[in-house]
Amino acid sequence: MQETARPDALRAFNSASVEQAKEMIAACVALPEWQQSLVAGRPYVSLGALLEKAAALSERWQLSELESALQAHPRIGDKPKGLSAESSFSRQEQASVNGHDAALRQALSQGNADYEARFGRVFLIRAKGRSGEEILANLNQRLKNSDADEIQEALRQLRKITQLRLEGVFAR
Ligand code: 2AL
Repeated sequence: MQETARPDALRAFNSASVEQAKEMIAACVALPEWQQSLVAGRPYVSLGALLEKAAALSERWQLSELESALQAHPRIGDKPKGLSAESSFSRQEQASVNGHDAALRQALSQGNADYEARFGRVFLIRAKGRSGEEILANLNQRLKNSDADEIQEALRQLRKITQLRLEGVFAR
């Protein structure tokens, strides 16, 4: 992916009040502690430095962070509604799934239900750039994971989504 850093956005983040800076990154992941720590690490000399800090902070996440963060991630195939920045991110990320054929939508809906029955939380995947078929195949594969492995896989996906959303705020 070709990204162009937006020095204006980074400058704004570096010089904003704590509240404004948190606001800028709030939609990247619904974890106030992570937001707080990333803001506390300012100023960042470059986008790379910011992304590195964000990634390092996300390495600490465990099951409780995963469960909290899922509020901001609608099910794959559920058209994210609303005007929030999270909904807007989700709509873009899930664009390939929307408007797909009825059979695929039905299979995804059944897969989501199976996953939730198995693991007790919403199936999470970095959807951007993946077709509905790929997502369904991934879901069915992950249903075979152990509980512990699946927590790690879902956390990996959450980290990727967060990184992608940060790039959306600070690069294009
Ligand atoms: C999402 C979402 O909202 N964006 C994304 O990449 N994945 N949701 C999900 N349940 O995986």
